[in-house]
Amino acid sequence: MKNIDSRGHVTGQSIYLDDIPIRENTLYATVFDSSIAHGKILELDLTEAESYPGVQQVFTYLDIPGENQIGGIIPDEVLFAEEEVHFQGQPIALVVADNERIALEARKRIRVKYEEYEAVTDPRKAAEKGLLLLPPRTFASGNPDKEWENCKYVFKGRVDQGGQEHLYIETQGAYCYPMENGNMMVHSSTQSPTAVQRTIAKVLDVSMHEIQVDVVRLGGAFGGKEDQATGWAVMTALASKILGKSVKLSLSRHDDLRMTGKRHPYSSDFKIGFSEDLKIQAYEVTYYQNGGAANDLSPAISERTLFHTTNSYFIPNVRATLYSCKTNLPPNTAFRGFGGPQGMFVIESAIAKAAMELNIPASVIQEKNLLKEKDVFYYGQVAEQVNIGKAWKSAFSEYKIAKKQEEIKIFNKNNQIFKKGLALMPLTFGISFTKTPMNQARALVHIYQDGSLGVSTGAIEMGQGVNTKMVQVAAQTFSIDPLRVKLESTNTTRVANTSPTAASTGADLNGQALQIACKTLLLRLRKMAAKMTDAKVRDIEIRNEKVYVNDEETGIGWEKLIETAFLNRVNLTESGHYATPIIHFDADKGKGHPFAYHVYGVAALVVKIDVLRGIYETEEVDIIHDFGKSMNPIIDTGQVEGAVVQGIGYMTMEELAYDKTGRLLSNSLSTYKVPDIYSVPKVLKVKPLKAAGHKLAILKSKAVGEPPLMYGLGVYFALQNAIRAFNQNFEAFDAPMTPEKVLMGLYGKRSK
Ligand code: LUZ
Ligand code: MOS
Repeated sequence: MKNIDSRGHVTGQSIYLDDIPIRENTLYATVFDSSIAHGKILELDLTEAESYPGVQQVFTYLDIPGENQIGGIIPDEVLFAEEEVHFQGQPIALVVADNERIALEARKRIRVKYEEYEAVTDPRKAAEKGLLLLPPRTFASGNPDKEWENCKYVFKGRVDQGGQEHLYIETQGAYCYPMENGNMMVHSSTQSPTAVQRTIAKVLDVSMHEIQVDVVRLGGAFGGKEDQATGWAVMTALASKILGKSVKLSLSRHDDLRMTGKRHPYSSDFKIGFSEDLKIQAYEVTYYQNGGAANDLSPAISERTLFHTTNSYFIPNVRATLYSCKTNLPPNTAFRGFGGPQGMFVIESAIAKAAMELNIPASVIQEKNLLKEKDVFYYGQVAEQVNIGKAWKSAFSEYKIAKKQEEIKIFNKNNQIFKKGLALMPLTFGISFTKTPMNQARALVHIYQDGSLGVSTGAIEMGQGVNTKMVQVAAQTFSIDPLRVKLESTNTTRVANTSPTAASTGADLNGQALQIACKTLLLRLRKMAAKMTDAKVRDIEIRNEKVYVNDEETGIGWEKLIETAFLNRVNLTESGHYATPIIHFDADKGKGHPFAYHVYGVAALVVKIDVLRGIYETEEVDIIHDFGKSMNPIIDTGQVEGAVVQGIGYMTMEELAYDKTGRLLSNSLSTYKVPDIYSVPKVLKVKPLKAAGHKLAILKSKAVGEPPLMYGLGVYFALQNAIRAFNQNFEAFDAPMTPEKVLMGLYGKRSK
């Protein structure tokens, strides 16, 4: 089935936040933010801004009726700065005016005096000073300390990774208007309507039922709107509540880039030990996570890093410790992979380091250590239906990897100007929110008298195709034409207490809830049909919109059945609730069964560098991926392709640059480069691994959103191999690998 949004998107008819028709006399808001990274506000002078013609009001924390607090997990993040500021871009005030131009003009007229404090932007420096967002966390199994002496080889190293800007095409924003009796309607570009609803209620000191949040779709999110869509919606609600008017806020790209958090940069130390036959015996890692100025989702992201510390490998002795460091940057946040890529990059770097020292291909070490079915992950979960070895073998045979490795050797021998590199990137990613209580969802299904359906779930459509999948679930369960199914907007009045659409679980959780609702309705309809045909319920089947008794057509069609059911006063509305079974996790012990299942696969990446200029291209990416039994191969393959390119961008050209004062220098699309059509892999092949699917995956179709991003990590090691084909001394684990770094690497000494 094609994505139900395709036509709307290409004809420009799809509705995003900015396309929602605006009510008369709507006001426009703009955010005034801190120009320093750390300091005390000595004086805030709003007089000139407030008296600017067309300005309605300038709001600060003093105007907040409830709590000045938007922290999602830990209450450590104010909506508007009070006495101190902790990052450049931190909101201080909100200018609300008759139009956007006036708001921007007035914003320039706000005067503020600061006393500047020292700004810390480096996580290791923050840790030295004891600036931590939370106490450090350790996950461990076995005992690495005892194992080192038994190891034949032990290597140590340091790994650095930059952050990543989400660059959703639709910037952050919200549009809010008052309804009767003090109630409010909020349109928000959020992955988490319930977080928006709950936080508005807290800040305005009202009940959640007074706030209705509605989301049609997002123009991209990638995690950037899991938690960080909330503040902007709260601001519009605050202004709307106090002024009694409609208020819209849509961040400009510059404001968005400056004010919002990104993927967490990490700096890490590792130690890895091997037996003579290259089995990894022990692995120890310390992560310094750059959390920014407030927790946001960092506690959960930290957990996911710890869970993915060993990627696709079995290691008997592991200790991983994570310091979530408080720095003077915008609070870093969820980003596709959610700490997983950071953990995986470090273990892959450790393996690459060992391969360099031993002068063998990293793939030899990787292959020897791949997880096997029934191995135990170091956090206690048994690997079930994780056959990474099969994916590895399948990649080698399907794509003739060994031959490619040989060809590259010959190419590099015969070419002075160009060098090629190949790397393999296996991944194994856990599916479920790491916080067990979040793994629940609800859905609401109406069958209208004419046989058409209106379906609401808690899932947010952000381009990933979840609405199409929901249509498929409903249509398949009833065995009706998908055209009969309409996906409604995601609305807190129809589906309450939603988890964010995140952690790759949107289709699974909401799909299961929807399927439960549909099955309940289906049983009711079969009972109706049994009555109509004088048959037993168990003999009734609905197939392709027709009622069968014992496989024989009855002449009763879907529409007739629904009409009869309605006239017989059968309830044609149902809701469904789903909570993932089996999962549990003891956070204190760091042990349990946190994931419903794992998604895994293997990528082989080939790059070619230009030795004179340092520029490069990704020639080919070949992937064997575990989709389970994909319910929608077009959508799922698209997810893999997009994720790989996003992962390659993260590892190559996407470089966040800050100056010493914590100011973001790469603050526009001319200075922050994301992959374009010229920089995507010239060849990108995605083949499904033959797999049975998993019973906890919706229709056995596994989650697909995040995992394939991590295939992109392999491009770093492919580039490293290409550079080393020219300069054997090159060694660096410092992503992203920009062309500048390649050039320096080609002609420099060991960079570390
Ligand atoms: N969000 C979250 C996530 O709250 N918990 C998670 O485990 C998660 N994982 C991936 C992406 N978002
Ligand atoms: Mo996400 S990183 O699944 O919001």
